[in-house]
Amino acid sequence: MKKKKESKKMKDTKQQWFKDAKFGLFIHWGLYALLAGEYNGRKTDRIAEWIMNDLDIPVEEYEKLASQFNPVEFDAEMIVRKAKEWGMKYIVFTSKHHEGFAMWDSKCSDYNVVKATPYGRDIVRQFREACDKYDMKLGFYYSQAQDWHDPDGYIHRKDNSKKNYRAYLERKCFPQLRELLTEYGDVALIWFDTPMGTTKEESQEMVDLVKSLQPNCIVSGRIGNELGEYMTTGDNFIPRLPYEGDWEVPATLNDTWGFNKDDHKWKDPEEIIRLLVKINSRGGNYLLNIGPEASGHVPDESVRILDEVGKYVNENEEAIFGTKRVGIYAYELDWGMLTRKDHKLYVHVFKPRRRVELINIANKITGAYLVADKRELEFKTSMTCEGNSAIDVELPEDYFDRKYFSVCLEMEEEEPIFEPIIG
Ligand code: JFZ
Repeated sequence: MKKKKESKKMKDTKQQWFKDAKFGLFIHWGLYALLAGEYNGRKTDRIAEWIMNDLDIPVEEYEKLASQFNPVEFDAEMIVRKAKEWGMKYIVFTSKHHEGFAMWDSKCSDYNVVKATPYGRDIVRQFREACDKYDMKLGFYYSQAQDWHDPDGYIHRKDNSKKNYRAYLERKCFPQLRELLTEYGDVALIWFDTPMGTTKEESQEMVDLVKSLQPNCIVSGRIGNELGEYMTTGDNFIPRLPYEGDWEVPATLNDTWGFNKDDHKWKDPEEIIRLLVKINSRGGNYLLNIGPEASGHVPDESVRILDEVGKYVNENEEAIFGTKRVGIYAYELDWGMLTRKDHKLYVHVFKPRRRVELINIANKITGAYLVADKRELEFKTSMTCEGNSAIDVELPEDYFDRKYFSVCLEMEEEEPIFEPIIG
């Protein structure tokens, strides 16, 4: 077995917007949406955008899907406006997924949404324009190594030994990246994915290409070979501990990225809120996915969930955006979680309670308020009978039965002082 290399250093994008962003929208959309998890009566039991590979659909068959792609309900503005309403700070759109189909008017491959479909309109451009209108950062997912359409692109779990990867890189990958980075305005980031056999030199060429065209464009962790500017966790995997540097958790609302008509395993909004706060607390960004249907319609369930999540995010935005990684507190609270900024500790409360009680935090507290409406709260600091520091914040009566809100504790010190437990 090949020994895994340890990550050498903490990742730093140098981009303040990314450090502050905390919440973004991932959009997986391509020809796979037409199959929606089923091909010729066979269903995939894996993520829907992988159906071509998982069900061994021949290229000649799969590429015919393009002639059916006519998403008349697609509305980039609606999606971007919604993302804005949900409090998200950036969007990452699948410009080309492993299937190899370009969602823009690519000059170097006719296998694209403008030239190969009855729809004939550039999806990437529509996102660009909508993001400009709503002042939203836009990044592109680009599958750099896997390309199941190009004869020389890699295919996971298949024989790649006869491929001329270099030829693919020069014919498709590099020119397409160049198009995305020269014709579509400021690209916030390129979300590379599944590097597979890409060598360090090849990954470096990709990075150099990106940076030469747009120095501020961030390169995602999955460029491979330790060249990413931030760490991407496994999909839906959350670091157990606060994690240093810039990182992001890509995640789904159900169990697929691309649309699957049979996947109804939606997470509920409260679970999503807890995941967002947990990831923020540990120092990361949450990149949450929607997978539009082939018509362009965004599944109603996704919208319903995110509308609910958005209410929390907007009411508590002060306790989410621009927060910093919280160090290791002795306790895991069964009713809440902590986020912080300098001189402020935010207590997110997920279960109703009479008052907010914390122990083993030894700061000098100078004030307390409800984040949603800035209402000042009474508080007192003391010691438990065992000698642990204690903070009690009184909630107003109208909050006794409420859950999903946050309280700010103002601290004289910049950071929370977490004490060991005496007991
Ligand atoms: C990749 C893609 O293959 C998938 O279709 C989707 O786009 C997702 C966001 O990214 O899947 C991965 C890649 C890496 C890991 C897990 C799933 N990983 O490192 O654990």
